[in-house]
Amino acid sequence: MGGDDYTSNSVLAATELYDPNTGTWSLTGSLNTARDSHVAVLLPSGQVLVAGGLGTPISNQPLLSSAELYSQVSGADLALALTDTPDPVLVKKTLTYTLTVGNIGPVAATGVTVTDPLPSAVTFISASPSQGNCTGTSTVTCALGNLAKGASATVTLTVTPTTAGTLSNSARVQGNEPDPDTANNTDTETTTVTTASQAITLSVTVTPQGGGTVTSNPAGITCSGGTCKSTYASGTQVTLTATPKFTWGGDCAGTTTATCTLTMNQDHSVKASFSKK
Ligand SMILES: [Ca+2]
Ligand SMILES: [Ca+2]
Repeated sequence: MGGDDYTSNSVLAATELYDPNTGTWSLTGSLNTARDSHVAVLLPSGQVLVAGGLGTPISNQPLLSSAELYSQVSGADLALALTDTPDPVLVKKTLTYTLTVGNIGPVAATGVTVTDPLPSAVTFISASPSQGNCTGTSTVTCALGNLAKGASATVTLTVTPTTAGTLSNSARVQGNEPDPDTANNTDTETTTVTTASQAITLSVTVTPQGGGTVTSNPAGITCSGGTCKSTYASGTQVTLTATPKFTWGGDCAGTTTATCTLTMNQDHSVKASFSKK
């Protein structure tokens, strides 16, 4: 564990295990503090007491006064997160999946591979990894290479849904090293797909009558009481503005500003309650 690296003029925190059966060294969990010429004592608990030594740079090494208890751990815990945008999405419009792979450690991961068997109801457009390369169009396989402890990489996948309904996409990641927790190696994302011909209605209810006004951009809603309705093309972003003092409800519930923006991929129903004059 630890030692000097003359190439980088620094001391090391890296720790390796030697396997006499194969004659090979493999990385295991690192020291918290990089050091060389330190004391290392195996305790009855199995932990190693590591104390003192010399720090970085090796050309002018400071004496270290710190100590740490080292527990040998191994493996690379890879984790995958899958997200989609937009959701809902219209048929034949671009749906983007983002796959983020992280290495929780403790050791560096090699041969990191992401596999995403795409849902049958999508057409593959592109796969763009932040490192490495991707192949395949029905099952996308991305060879991302190495990931240091704490590092992450992303794959941006674009597809177009072919039919309305609900898409479910699952992807997984694996590396060459043992993974101490495989539960976080897979993730699933569902997406609602709608058709452009479906009527998209925005309904705004204002109470009390004459208490205030809600207007929309794009135009369509000018409501000072009762329930007002307007239809919009799918995917339109509609911003509602209420004047004066008001409380939002329905699909704008929780909004505390004077404006509320909705994406018209589904029917929306909004309530605006104004304080009495
Ligand atoms: Ca894992
Ligand atoms: Ca989703």
